[in-house]
Amino acid sequence: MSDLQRTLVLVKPDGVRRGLSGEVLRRIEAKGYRPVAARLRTADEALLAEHYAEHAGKPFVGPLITFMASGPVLALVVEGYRVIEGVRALAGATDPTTAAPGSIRGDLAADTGAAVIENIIHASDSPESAAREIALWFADLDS
Ligand code: D4T
Repeated sequence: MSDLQRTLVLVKPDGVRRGLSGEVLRRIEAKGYRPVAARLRTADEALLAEHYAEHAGKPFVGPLITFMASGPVLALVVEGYRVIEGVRALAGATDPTTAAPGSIRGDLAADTGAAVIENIIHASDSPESAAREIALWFADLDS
């Protein structure tokens, strides 16, 4: 039997700017997952440096943080059985050019030629990341 899980989802600034927040949420809800918290905010660089701590020192992290701070993101906590794996599957591969059609990135994003990959959605990749990221973005959320 699988456990009820929570995951952190971000609709990134490209998704919010393009008016795709509703479409991303629609797909998550249509799949059967339940949003339990939502917040629209422009993240500061300190929060983003912590969020992307695993990528510290990589060449794309500077442009990535600049991009992620460039406008509001819709942060969601989403609940469901095996939801961490499930939302990663809905999101598709990191590279939107090769992400499978049917996935959020495969259907809704393309290479923009920018220094950073703009791929609409972030979703936690493990229970440990989910716990860390939910605490970071929703410090005030009751568990
Ligand atoms: P996130 O973390 O946003 O859900 O994306 P992924 O789990 O699919 O991908 P990731 O952690 O490897 O990368 C985080 C973030 O950085 C951008 N990126 C990544 C980039 O701009 N250039 C790169 O070479 C890589 C590997 C895209 C997603």
